[in-house]
Amino acid sequence: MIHAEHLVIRIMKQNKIDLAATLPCDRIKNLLPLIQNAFNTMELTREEDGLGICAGAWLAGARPMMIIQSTGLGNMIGALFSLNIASAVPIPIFASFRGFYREGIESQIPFGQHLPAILEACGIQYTLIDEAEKLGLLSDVIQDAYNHCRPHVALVSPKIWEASSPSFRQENQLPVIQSRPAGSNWPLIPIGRPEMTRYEAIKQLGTLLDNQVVVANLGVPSKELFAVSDRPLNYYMLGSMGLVSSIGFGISRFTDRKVMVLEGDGSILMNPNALITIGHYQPRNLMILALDNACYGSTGSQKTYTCERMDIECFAKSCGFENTARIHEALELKDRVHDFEKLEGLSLIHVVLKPGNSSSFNIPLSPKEITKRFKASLEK
Ligand SMILES: Cc1ncc(C[n+]2csc(CCOP(=O)(O)OP(=O)(O)O)c2C)c(N)n1
Repeated sequence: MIHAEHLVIRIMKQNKIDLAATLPCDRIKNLLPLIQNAFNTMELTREEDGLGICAGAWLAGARPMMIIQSTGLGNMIGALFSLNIASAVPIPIFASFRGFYREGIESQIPFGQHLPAILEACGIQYTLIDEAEKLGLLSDVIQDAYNHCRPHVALVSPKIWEASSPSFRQENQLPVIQSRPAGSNWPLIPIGRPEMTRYEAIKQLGTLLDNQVVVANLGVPSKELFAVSDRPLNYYMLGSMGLVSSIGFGISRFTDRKVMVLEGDGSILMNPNALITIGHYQPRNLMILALDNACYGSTGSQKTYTCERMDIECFAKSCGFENTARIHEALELKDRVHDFEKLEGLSLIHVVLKPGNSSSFNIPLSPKEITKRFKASLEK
């Protein structure tokens, strides 16, 4: 029996795809390493960006395809119209369809439920692939996109992977942030070997919390914070990747409390704009803890660009963050958080971490309950 993952690769090859632009979803974490091995890949930081890259590649003679989570389509609608549809630029999109089949994350459901109707209303071609036997339709999706010079979305149900889902990745392939010795030309600030995981950092943080507001990044970080230190003043994000600092910033403008944001490297890369705006407004009661494990930890630990060149602390400095620091050890974290209590001025601590997730469970509160509880506790 051929695994569904291998069938996808075969179909992409048969259709002469020569560039795969990807952004991870947990449900396709076994497919992504195969794609990486079989194709010239472009790892995206934001799905919308992939439309531009793929359009350029096609203009120059390539045959690209995108492999993303369906959530990303929400951020792509504008460009799908104003670029692909308006200018007749083809793009086949393989979208891991969330909020549709056995969805464990409630915040995925509203968009997932409406997505087929949204695509229909937009006149964007889509094909639902909800059974493994229908995977062959992916070929039609690619051909339709290229024959008609238009976008065509394959909404691929997580059910497809149920029969296979083996791991094609070696554990020793987990990404680790590269050491950057002092004195190297770039980046300017050295980065040493990480000593703790995200969970260890969050556990340490849990012991230090008092009356601060904490806004936690989506995925495993929120689950880990819930597990070690649930409190009404924690605002757990369950979706809207990239907005955690924006939410923290909005809160900080209307409270005298200190606001702490648990950011992620993948999240910052998806929406660096947040730090740019925050740097301009200089909130004095905001601290961002950038939990940088150099990967998309929540979706299978695919490496992010902080693994090699992109430097979050340097970026924060260039956005105008007054107090920045880089730490590797749990003890340092404690000192820095205490400093934050005393410091006036915008702060970002770049917490350099090892990859890896704790065995966390889903937060047993609905997104609406989290919001209601948080708002009530902030009003007290
Ligand atoms: C628009 C969009 N694309 C992709 C995803 C899937 N996704 C959920 S969490 C996550 C990784 C977040 O990585 P990071 O911010 O580095 O946090 P980590 O899990 O590593 O702590 C991704 C890619 C999503 N939720 N939304």
